[in-house]
Amino acid sequence: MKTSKPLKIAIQSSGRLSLQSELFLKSLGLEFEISGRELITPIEDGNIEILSVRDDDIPQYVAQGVADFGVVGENVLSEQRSPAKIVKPLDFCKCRLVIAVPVDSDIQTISDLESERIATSYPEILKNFLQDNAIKASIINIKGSVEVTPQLNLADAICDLTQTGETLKKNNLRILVTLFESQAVLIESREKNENKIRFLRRLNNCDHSPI
Ligand code: PRT
Ligand code: ZN
Repeated sequence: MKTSKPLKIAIQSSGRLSLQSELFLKSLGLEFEISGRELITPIEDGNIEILSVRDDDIPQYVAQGVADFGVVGENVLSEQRSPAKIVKPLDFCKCRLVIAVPVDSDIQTISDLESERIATSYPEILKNFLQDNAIKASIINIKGSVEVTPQLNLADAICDLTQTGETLKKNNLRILVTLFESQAVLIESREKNENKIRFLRRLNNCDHSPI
């Protein structure tokens, strides 16, 4: 039976979260294939729509009720100080946000970061960490390839995500401190509606019948 308003679930369109997010939804009994660049994939007679978007937009979509649910990294939620509610940790895309320095750097403890330059794509989390530890340092906001900034003499330290540690190693960096442990989480909008309640039941009871 077609309900009036489809349930909308936002997942990352193309990136580290995409495949695992799709597998998570499929584990709940949702059957779908996302084709190419489709933004909206209607499934279950149009009662559910999967929105394929950039991960950075997911907290906002959910907080504003454009999507009812979303799958996103806790790191992005935290950086954006999103008010979206976490329903469930999903145990994938685990990583750590760390401060790292060149292996031969004089920086040995976090207090040695005083007056240094730290490059990051996570300026909010880093700013809070520095404030909490009464450290004054320059935050250099970089969108990508943060790991190369010390080699370019653009920064003395970096604050970036790491999973295996391979990228840090390749760039001759060592971890000074971990700021944040992250994983993918399911988030939900504030609005309550029948479709959402049915979906949550499906999530909690493993009742895989269509909504
Ligand atoms: O295009 P869009 O904006 O949607 O995607 P994106 O490029 O912003 O994000 P994407 O796909 O790179 O990552 C999505 C999410 O995956 C992140 O927000 C994290 O929650 C999670 N995740 C898990 C990671 C990593 N592990 C990870 N290792 N995100 C990024 N990395 C990068 C890291 O920045 C570094 O460059 O991988 C490199 C280090 O990896 P290791 O394994 O060598 O340590
Ligand atoms: Zn992103």
